[in-house]
Amino acid sequence: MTSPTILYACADGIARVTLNRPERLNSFTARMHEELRAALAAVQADATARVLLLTGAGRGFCAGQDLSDRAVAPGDAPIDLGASIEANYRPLVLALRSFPMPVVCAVNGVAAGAGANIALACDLVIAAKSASFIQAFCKIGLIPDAGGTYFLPRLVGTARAMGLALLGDKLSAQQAADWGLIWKCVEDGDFAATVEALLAQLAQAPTRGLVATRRALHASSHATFEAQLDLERDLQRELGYGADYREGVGAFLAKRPPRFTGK
Ligand code: T3D
Repeated sequence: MTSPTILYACADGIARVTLNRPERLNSFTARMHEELRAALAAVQADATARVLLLTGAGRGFCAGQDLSDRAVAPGDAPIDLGASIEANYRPLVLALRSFPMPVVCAVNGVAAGAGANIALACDLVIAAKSASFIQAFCKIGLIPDAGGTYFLPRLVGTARAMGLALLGDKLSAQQAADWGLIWKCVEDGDFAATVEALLAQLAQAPTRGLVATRRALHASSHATFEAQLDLERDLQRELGYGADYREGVGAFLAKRPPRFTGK
């Protein structure tokens, strides 16, 4: 019996998904992709889940594709990497970007290749000070995938995106935060407690409102101003009919803490 490549648990509204191949820095095999898909489906089916945590076991977050999962040496038969992207990485980042609850990525260590860009697909990326981000693709003749060419220029601008992607240098968590690539970098000793506090806050938050907010922010990167105003109107209309809006206003007027249900 081999150990699971993905660990999953849900309690107190917090769904925790951990990449679990620490001896290979949690790099992705075909099996790990399959088990991650199953875990994400389980979170979506769990009516009690209000926030998703994605993190890694051991000293790394994720080193992208496991380069030893199939034969790619000179002389081996060519591989269709497009098929691998289509079957695995594309659906994964699409799922994370539209997940029905906020997604926190706790980058506990190095995030390289697709591992770095999977982190960037999440809503809030919080990294330990000792973590780092590496667009390792250029070292093996590939382009940044898993959304990298989309996220990087939007988050840090074309000049920095170009440097990261063409040179593949290690970017420290602190520099990543300073550049606006991620939400926050925290001292290693404070990392676990800071992540827990964030998860506890989001597990009590008005989930639908947060998901709609993410949708509007994502749309703004390609929408006209008028289209964005239309979207804000439509989303606000939907949320205004929801229980959490009534609860939020009622709690404010009664001067008590709100008890959101995520509805
Ligand atoms: O292929 C497709 O389907 C297309 C999609 C591609 C997406 C991609 O992600 S392509 C990019 C793949 N990733 C990389 O190129 C990163 C490779 N890894 C590294 O460059 C380094 O490991 C790190 C910079 C991430 C960390 O370096 P370091 O010195 O902290 O650790 P290490 O000693 O290199 O790694 C520890 C172990 O993990 C080591 O095994 P060992 O020697 O102890 O038995 C190493 O081989 C293994 N490991 C790390 N990354 C991978 C890996 N094994 C397989 N694949 C990896 N990606």
